[in-house]
Amino acid sequence: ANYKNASKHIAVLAFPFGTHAVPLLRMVRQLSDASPGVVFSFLSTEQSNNSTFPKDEKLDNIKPFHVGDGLPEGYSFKGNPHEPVEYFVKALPGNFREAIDALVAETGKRIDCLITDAFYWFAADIADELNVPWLALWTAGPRAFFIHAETDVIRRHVGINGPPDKALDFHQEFSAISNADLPDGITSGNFDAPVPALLDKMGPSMSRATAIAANSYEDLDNTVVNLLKSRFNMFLNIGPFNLASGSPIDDTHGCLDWLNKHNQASVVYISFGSVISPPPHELAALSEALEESDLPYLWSFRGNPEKQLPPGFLERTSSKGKIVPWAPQLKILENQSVGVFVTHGGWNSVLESIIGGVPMILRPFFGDQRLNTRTVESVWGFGLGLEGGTITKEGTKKALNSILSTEEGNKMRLKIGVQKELARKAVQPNGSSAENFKTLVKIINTTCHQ
Ligand code: U2F
Repeated sequence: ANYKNASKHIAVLAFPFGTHAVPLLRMVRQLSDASPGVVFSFLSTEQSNNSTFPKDEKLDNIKPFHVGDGLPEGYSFKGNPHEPVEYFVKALPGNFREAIDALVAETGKRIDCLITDAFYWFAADIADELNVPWLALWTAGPRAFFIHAETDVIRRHVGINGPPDKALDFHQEFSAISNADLPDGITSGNFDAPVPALLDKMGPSMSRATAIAANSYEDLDNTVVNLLKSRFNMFLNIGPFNLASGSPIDDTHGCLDWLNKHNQASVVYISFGSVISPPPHELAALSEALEESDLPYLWSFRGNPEKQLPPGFLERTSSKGKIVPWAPQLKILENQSVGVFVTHGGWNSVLESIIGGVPMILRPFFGDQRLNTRTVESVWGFGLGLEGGTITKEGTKKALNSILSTEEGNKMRLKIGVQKELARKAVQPNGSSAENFKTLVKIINTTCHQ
């Protein structure tokens, strides 16, 4: 990157876990394309930068910098995905402050603007100290953002550790959501856990952001979007990002050829995102449900399927199913043969299901996933949660049958098909996301130092 001749230098602070840094880099790439003289320094952990930056392509004006991961000397990962997050959050914000100082010393270029994951409440202070604007990216849905912005109101309404089935009727738009659907640390759970503690501070600091961008589009959850637009300076939905900018397809395992051999809306696609693997008894229940339903399935599996799935399952279903360690998910969901997506309800997965027009079966685990599940099922009506919130053989068979073989499933397909079109329109020229993106570019050009 050419720091010397750059018109502006923007520091970007990424959250290095889950699918956070990927959409942030996508947005930064779009901004970079729209602002040729600007140079971006992208700060994340070494591991996150290595997996987020493309291997076979050089980004001219976006340079990765590594920030400390806070892990103790000689740390070795034992399988709990929340552990590295805990260490990292403990190192905040000192690790970023140090990295920013090093960055300015190394490049000789002061920082003119700060773009960060919205998780980073402390960016408001850093931006004040540097006397620059702060733009935040919220990588999940508007509804989850609203929950964090309204945490105090919700706590007053339902109380701390109140009844799990209490409806969130503090606002009409949330009356289908219940207390138990909230992320941990809002009204129950471990309030001091690292991410809930970050989010608790995020709510109040967001009004200090010059703009908040979100990876969604205005027609999805429009009432909530309007509430946010009236409440914050600039709440700009500029997604879905992966519709706005194509990324290269890596289909090493031949998923797309395999899908092409199947009938329309017949295949079950399964993936629980980048972080989570369901517990063994749920993996077993899901396998049995697939086998007894005799359905073709494509499963993006984290871990070792031979060891983790019931004995004989792989052999018995080898003509029906395909299991891969990683899959080109968006392309899969866009393939005509996929009829249902069994997902953990991570925001990117929900958006990709909409882009593909595929109804979901949701088994949420943490964060915004329960809220996304209830919203998809009870507000938008294009997916099903599972009884008791976990995978059982009978519950899954019933949900699979309902989506793949009943009128209810057809209705869901129609409903999600409507959103699919609206999402596409949003990113087309003059669409709401395209216009909001232009506003974001304008903010960068007018409010950042020259
Ligand atoms: C956290 O997200 P996760 O990474 O757990 O889940 P998603 O938001 O659904 O993102 C998963 C992404 O990984 C991709 C997939 C999604 O873009 O297309 N992927 C793939 O390409 N191939 C595979 O085989 C499997 C996945 C968190 F857990 C969520 O609760 C939040 O909503 C989310 C956003 O903040 O971050």
